[in-house]
Amino acid sequence: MDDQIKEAKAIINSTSSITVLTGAGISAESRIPTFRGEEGLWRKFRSEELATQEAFQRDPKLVWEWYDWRRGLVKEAKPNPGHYALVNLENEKPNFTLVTQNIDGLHQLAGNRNIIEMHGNLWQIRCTSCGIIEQNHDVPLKEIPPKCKNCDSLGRPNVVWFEEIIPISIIDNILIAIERCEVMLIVGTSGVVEPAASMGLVAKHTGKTVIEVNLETTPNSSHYDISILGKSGEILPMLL
Ligand code: BV8
Ligand code: ZN
Repeated sequence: MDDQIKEAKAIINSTSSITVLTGAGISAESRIPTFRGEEGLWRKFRSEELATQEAFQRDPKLVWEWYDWRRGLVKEAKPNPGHYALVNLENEKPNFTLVTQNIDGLHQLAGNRNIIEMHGNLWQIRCTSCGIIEQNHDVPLKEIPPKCKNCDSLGRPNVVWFEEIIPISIIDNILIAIERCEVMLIVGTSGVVEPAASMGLVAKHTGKTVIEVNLETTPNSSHYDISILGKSGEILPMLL
């Protein structure tokens, strides 16, 4: 086991309080395309072009067809060893919070419990008029775009799009989880999307030990205590 992994393992073993932040990379080995990887393209569109209010207002049907496609992929996806390693970690640590940027619900499926979904959830439809949120697991969706069951208005994915605000209660809970932890583990994120990308820096700024596991170096890697390059499905089971 290389020195970095040994050191990271010792740090994680020594703490009772850990906060984890995950991104699309942790679901890559569950065959879900990452947000920015080349496989993340759909038809000729990039994710950033479709995950916006503007795209939805312009063409709700197209944006819903993209989400319908993603729901189909996620429905077939299974948690991978990286997801299960985080379940073991939660079972071992008295103080554990899992913050995820992912909307695929695989952490819940794997068995984690204390989860903060900072970008929403693929399986929820929010009414654009009365605001009610419906759990909907139809694959494919029965109608595109889906309508609100309550008032028949247009439904939208209950996710946070680019240039949309993440509810302050969510940000508060994430900052509390960072404040309360001794160690922060950041897995499978390119560290470009704010405010998620700054969470590791907040942890460093408040004296926490930050460990990153990612396939490639990220803009924040040099600020972290340990940055391990590799697949989360292989590294996390060695670490946790
Ligand atoms: C906000 C939900 C305030 C939807 C997502 C200019 C103008 C306007 C705004 C901005 C601007 N500049 C910056 C901003 C803010 C903007 C932003 O950060 N833009 C970026 C692109 C520059 N952020 C926002 O708009 C946020 N809101 O700031 O509000 C505001 C309000 C108005 C105006 C300004 C500001 C809201 C951001 C939330 C967007 N919603 N998702 C959906 O999913 O459909 S973000 C989306 O990106 C996903 O959630 C995804 O998880 C997330 C982050 O991406 P990653 O998870 O990191 O995935 P990525 O593909 O990038 O990387 C995967 C990594 O894994 C790679 O590094 C890869 O190497 C690695 N990997 C691959 N395989 C593996 C692996 N690692 C380990 N093992 C493997 N096997
Ligand atoms: Zn409604």
